[in-house]
Amino acid sequence: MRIDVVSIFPEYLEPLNLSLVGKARARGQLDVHLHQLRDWTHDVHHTVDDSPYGGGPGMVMKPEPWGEALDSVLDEGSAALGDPGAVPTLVVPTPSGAPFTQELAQRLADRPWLAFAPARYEGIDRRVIEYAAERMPVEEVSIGDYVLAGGEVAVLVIVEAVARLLPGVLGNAESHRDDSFAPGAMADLLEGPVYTKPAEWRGRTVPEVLLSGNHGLIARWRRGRAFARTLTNRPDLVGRWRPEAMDKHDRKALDELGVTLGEDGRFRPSAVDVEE
Ligand code: JCQ
Repeated sequence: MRIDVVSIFPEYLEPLNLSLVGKARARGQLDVHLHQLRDWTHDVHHTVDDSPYGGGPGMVMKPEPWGEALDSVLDEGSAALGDPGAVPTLVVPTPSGAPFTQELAQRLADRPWLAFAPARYEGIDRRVIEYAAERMPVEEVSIGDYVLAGGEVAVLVIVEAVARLLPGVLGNAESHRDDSFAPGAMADLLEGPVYTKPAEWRGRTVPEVLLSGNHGLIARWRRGRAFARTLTNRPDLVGRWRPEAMDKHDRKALDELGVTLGEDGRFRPSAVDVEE
């Protein structure tokens, strides 16, 4: 996969040299190109921002440098890929975007070429997004309901989530669950707690069931902890649980957690507080 990032702080993206993503680059599985947006300015001050039309606080990123940057990325990338018709999927991190989910990470991982446009200030002049969308697929993506000082950290988040899905990037030890085996499982059920050696640490023991060797019992216990944690931390996910996906053990565990099946055939939390 090829990735282009255009930013006024390309140094902010140096963590892409490290760890999993850095190794994927070193192995040639990921071809990352960082670009300085100011390289496409023509004034002495290399200006990339201006005041907003209509008034209001802050500054807006000017369209001209972004237009030239995107044209250049398109030309350079398509030449490098040896396909004059190739275009990247342009990802624009913004609090106003569609939520970044594992499903979107997987869709992006299926693309051969991504380009990122992280904004600073109050965002990018809207006409840049419109211009880009006439030439390539554009995804405006939010990594969460908060406001960052700029989109660069969101790019790091998205690239890491995508890179680990590329074929051969994860080693055997850290290999992810086969999501095709349990489609949607991760989308609606949080993972429960995990433990490693020693069996006792600072007076705290590992739950006995995990030492039992009874794999059926362990799987059932883990599922119960996953239900409890989802209920506590993400009660909004409970309504997505499918009754037909629950066996008699699940139903008993849910009942004990105060989860009931509503008239509409959906589960709902009824207990207010659930201990992990
Ligand atoms: C991304 N959650 C928060 C901030 C405007 C493109 O316009 C803007 C971009 C940003 C940077 O991104 C975020 C963000 N997901 O703050 C304001």
